[in-house]
Amino acid sequence: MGKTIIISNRLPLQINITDKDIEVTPSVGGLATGLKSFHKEGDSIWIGWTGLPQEEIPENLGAEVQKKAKKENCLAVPLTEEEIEGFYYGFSNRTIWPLFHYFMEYSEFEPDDWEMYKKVNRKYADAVIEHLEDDDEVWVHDYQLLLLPKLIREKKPNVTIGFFNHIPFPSSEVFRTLPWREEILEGMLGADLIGFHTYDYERHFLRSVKNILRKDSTFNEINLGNRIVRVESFPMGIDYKKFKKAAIQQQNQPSSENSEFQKKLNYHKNSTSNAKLIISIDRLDYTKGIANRIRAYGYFLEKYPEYQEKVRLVMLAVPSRTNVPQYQILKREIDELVGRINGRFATVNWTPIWYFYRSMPFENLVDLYSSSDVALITPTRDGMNLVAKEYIASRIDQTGVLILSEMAGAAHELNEALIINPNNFEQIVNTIKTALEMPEEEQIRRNKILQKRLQRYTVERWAKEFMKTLRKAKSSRSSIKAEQLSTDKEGDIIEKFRRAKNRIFFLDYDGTLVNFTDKPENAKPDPSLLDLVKKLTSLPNTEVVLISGRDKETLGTWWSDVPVDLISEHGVWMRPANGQWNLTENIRCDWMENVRPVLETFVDRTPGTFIEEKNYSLAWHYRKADPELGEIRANDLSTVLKDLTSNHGLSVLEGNKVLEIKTSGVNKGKAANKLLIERKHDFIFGIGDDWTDEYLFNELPEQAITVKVGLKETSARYYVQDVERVRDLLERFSKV
Ligand code: ADQ
Repeated sequence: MGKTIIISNRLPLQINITDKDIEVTPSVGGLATGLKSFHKEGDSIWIGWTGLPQEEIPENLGAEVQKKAKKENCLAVPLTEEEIEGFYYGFSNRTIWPLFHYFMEYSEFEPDDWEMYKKVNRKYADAVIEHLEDDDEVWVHDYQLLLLPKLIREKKPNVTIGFFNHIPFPSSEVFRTLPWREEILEGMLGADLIGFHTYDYERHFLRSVKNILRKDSTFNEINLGNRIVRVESFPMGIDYKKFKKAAIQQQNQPSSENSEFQKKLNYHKNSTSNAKLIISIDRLDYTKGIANRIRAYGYFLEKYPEYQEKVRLVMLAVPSRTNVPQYQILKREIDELVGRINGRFATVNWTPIWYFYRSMPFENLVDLYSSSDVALITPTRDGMNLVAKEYIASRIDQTGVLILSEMAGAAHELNEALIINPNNFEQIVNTIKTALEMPEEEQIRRNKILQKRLQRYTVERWAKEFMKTLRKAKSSRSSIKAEQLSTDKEGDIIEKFRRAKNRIFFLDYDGTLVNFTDKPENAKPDPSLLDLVKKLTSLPNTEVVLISGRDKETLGTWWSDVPVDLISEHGVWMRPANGQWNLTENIRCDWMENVRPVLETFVDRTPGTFIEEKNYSLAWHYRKADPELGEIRANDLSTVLKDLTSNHGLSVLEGNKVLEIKTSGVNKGKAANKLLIERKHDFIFGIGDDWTDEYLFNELPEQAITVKVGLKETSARYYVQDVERVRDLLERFSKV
């Protein structure tokens, strides 16, 4: 196994430029901790931006930055101010961030920002590719780098790539408003494993892939034809021990050694009997519901005046994305709200809100966590929210109450917290009261359960689980029995073909020689396909058979000028090259009168579906229907049809977005056999993409070359990726 390459927008480093020198110190965020065992101890590199624009790094110190970063196994991607503006403040934080957090009205769709986003993603990709070997594992992080998995895959098709999205993935109804939705999804699908914090985000993503890219998934796997992408949820944890240890240390130290900040907190707690502290900690972001939280707190003081002078809200807001207008507006709004509430309720001895607009050192953060009776966390949307988890981990005596928004990913795991809807003021206010009055035994009972869970599923465990699943996802590729048709193998097959005396090709049509279209009648063979098949038929001792589920009229008309054998309706009719159509079996079709009305009721109830009537079969197509509704109805119809047809010698074939009802005993395999019996062949080639072609693969003799189009379960020996690849292959045969 090679090394691990971690890529995130920012490196886990702090860079300080002094007059003539540069200081680089590792920063200890949650992600860095989680990846420690892969990064620090293992053979790995971390690629990302330093946080400083190129213009701010003196030219003579540029190399020094790289050198110092390298000491921490990091590699800096240099970004200019212009790039940061378009890529980071622009597309990442004015388009993706608001959209993915359901702030659609804040989302700006600026083509220039999108161009810069693409450019910078390519820049990251170049940095990765420069250091990438085939057996390396790559782990890409977050919404700034959604295009990166595909960009890497294009250059290194076999490398193992994981992607984790730290923010929510919105409902497909919201996501589809994005003008560049296809590119974003395709970018992500470059990965072998895509991780989200919760199952809901995973579901939303799968639904978007299905609706927008029309790619199917089975459970949580998306089949791309040549690769399978796995989608899973991994709720990120915290460095539990770090918070617990710090809280114990803080508790054990003599009060004289307490931080100034802790002394202030103690002062409030001792100021009156029953004094309580509520904390609120976030980056200053409109998704965190800070303004509503302050309003709710004001309303609480008004509704329950007995708590005035007893309770204090300590509010920490870390400055964030201050270049984005929405954040500036929010800052003003919060300043004003805090001022208003403090102005209205403050007394000589008490201010209801202590507001800090800055980052705090870790020790002070722990002071706050361990001194507060209640943590009030009310985001309107939040991928996970680690503050909620850190608060619980820091409660070493197991008291304390967590009030948590149901819109935070963490709410799915932290069921024992008091869960609120951040838009329901009345509920928040009453829950604050419940929290302040909760008996200690109950606090302990709840926190015991929460702590146990957080202690078990730490950030390290999260990272390990992700990597384990990534390796499994990659290796499960090889569990598909068919072997990918390599260029070498192709060479052997061509050679065999060259030497053979009597050769025959069985070629399926839709999904094999042409791509699917919305309407079957639109999939007419194009001139280059006609030409290609013509070339094949003109080779000596070579028979070419088109074997399709289509009706004989369509096939006959489309291929009237090409001397190719035709088998239509899955084997009902045969037409030798330049000959007449013959029935292969004596087939009844009086059953159609009974089955057609059933199909019609499904057409009526399922927009976008239609019936195709063939001579000896009926097909219900649902390719154009809403993908999920289509599948549900196909399932229902299949059950209904199986009951209806079981005693009438009929069978139901489930093709690619089509259900077809026909007389049993007729299939592509049987039809092919009829031709093979007539003459001895020493080269037999069969290719097809769907379930109905499996009959062909199963019936052909063992030495036949059987090829499936797309990576699916099959009895074929080989598989190729798509129609384009099929045509390339046939082209090679035609040149022998
Ligand atoms: P964030 O939106 O930044 O992260 P969060 O998960 O709460 O939100 O993490 C914030 C981190 O910053 C915490 O570890 C906290 O300790 C620290 N922090 C907060 N306020 C601080 C202060 N005043 N001083 C110092 N440190 C402070 C994004 C997503 C989240 C997701 C994480 C991880 O938006 O939903 O949980 O990534 O995937």
